[in-house]
Amino acid sequence: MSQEIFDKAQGKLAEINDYKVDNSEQLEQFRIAYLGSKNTLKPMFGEMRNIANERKKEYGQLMNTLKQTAQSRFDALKDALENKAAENVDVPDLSLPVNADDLGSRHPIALVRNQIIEIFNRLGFVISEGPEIEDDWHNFTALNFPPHHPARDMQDTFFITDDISLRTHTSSVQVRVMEHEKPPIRTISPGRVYRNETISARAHCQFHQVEGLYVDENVSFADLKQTLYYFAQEMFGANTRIQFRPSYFPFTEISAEMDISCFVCGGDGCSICKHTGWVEILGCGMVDPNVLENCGIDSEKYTGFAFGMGVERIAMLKYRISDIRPFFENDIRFLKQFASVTD
Ligand code: 2NL
Repeated sequence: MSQEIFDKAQGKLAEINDYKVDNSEQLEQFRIAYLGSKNTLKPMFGEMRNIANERKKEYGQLMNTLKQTAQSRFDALKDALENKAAENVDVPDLSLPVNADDLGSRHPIALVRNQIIEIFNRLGFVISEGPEIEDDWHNFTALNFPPHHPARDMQDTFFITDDISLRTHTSSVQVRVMEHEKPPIRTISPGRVYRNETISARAHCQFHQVEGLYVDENVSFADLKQTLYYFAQEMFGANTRIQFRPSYFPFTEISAEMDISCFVCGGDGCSICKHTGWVEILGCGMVDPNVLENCGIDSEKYTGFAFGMGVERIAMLKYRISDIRPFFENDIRFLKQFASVTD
């Protein structure tokens, strides 16, 4: 009889030692079964009276072991469950490489514009800016455009009213400078301009210009040539040569277009220079005396030179881009290619 009770208690001990739980409900069932107020060990303590006297001490020790094992097993199972829960928490993997954000970059037009400005800054030219919506006087009349010049036509210019249009060049800014300041004037006017053009690979209804103006006593065409020669060498390299061809603008007399020796083939002839060895980069001339007078400057005392260049055109040459449209589309795949250009 005693042995049966011993065997039952031993079986219980094995049961407790082998007990496994997967979740907190199962842990609670363990607690109720072995540690709760109606636990299954209690009736076994009652069996003491059925044990032969000489084995009572042994049974008492076994029951103590059972009770202690139940408690320590419960503690161990609880610890294991808590550790498992902690492992399942979504801890970030600190060994992964940093997911770097893309860095922004300057727009190619801003890059080239800044380079041009910097070169003329070194010669003492200061930046002037003005409105993109301009009146007829500053955009056309003061600049000596005759009344029926084609640029005054709806076909070529975006008009807002008869008198107001989007500026077609930044010369309008320089008219304002001449109206307000006395010579010597050395100014550079970067900015966006608008022309009523059909958009194609070669032309756009908006583009960017940098215009320059120098007015003082005794300013000559030789000064213009030397200034633009310096610009060409700084912008395109020390081996760059220049040539001038006669041209016409309403606001300059005499007028010229300036070419640089091809910076790709050095003048031998290639597809960039269309096998001429020369690439046109700007228009220039001596400020027409009428323009000086229109702006309140004495043309007997003062002379001036002026020039204007298209920033897109120079950027296209420099970066070998054959289409003007991507400059205005903000396609990140286009813009990203200039990320390494820092100035
Ligand atoms: C071109 C040619 C030019 C000027 C701009 C100018 C400004 C004043 C007076 C006289 Cl206030 N001239 N600017 C002179 C010659 C040419 O630009 O091809 N631009 C893209």
